[in-house]
Amino acid sequence: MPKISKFKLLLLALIFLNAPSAMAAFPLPWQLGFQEAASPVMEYFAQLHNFLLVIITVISLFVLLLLVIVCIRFNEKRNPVPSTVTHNTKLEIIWTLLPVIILITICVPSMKTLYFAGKLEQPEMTLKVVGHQWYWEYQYPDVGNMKFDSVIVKDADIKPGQFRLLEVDNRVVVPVETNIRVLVTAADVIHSWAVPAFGVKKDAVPGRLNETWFRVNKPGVYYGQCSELCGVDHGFMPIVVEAVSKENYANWLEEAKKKFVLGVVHSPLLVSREKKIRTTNSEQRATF
Ligand SMILES: [Cu+2]
Repeated sequence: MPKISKFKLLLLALIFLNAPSAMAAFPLPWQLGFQEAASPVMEYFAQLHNFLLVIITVISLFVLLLLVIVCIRFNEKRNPVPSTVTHNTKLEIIWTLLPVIILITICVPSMKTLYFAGKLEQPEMTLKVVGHQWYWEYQYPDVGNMKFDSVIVKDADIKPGQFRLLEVDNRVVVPVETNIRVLVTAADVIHSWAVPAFGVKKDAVPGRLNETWFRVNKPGVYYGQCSELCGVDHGFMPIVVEAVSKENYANWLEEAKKKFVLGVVHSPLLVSREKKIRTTNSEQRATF
């Protein structure tokens, strides 16, 4: 990547991150750690991750310390006559109980997080996601038959402020502070719908309907990518979720209904659209 574009990317990232009203979540060059959490599930994940990081760091340092002590104190030179002790009941009880206690300490928050992330009790809206080779289709079952495709924007069409390989023509728009049930499936091969800032990564399997959920805390634009090796253009099916206020969502919905209700966008354009995807993707591949 040329130097200037890296700098531009960083600048854009800073602008986005400093914007008071909206946030944006996308990968940064040399990023360490997670993207900023934008949903309660991701907040839980981040907390659990930080908690586990402390535990594994302490364990690793402790084991390292023991190894150093063994190497120094019990090497052949300093310890010519080895001890013949084979059992120490007290020590054995400690080294059995201690890991059990550590595992229980990890298990409790881990299970809590797993159950919290697994099932949404009271969904307020449903979003259906269908993976295709190589684009995503979004359906809004609550809004009649509204559905549309979300296809990568090719390099030549990238506008300032858009991210190469991460931008799509039709972003999926959702309201903030709303429990959104996501039903995930695929039409051809296995894909995976993943948005890191939401803590969501769900396999899209043909013939199966997987369920997950998210609730966006703040308005913003959240980027993700297909996370299952689904074929030659796997790297060219990004996900862009735009979370807006409930009022803005209602406005968007009115416009979207006109554009995307079944039969209007889909059937007549599908053939040319798929042709477009194929050419877009082969052009993208040619740039590597
Ligand atoms: Cu895929």
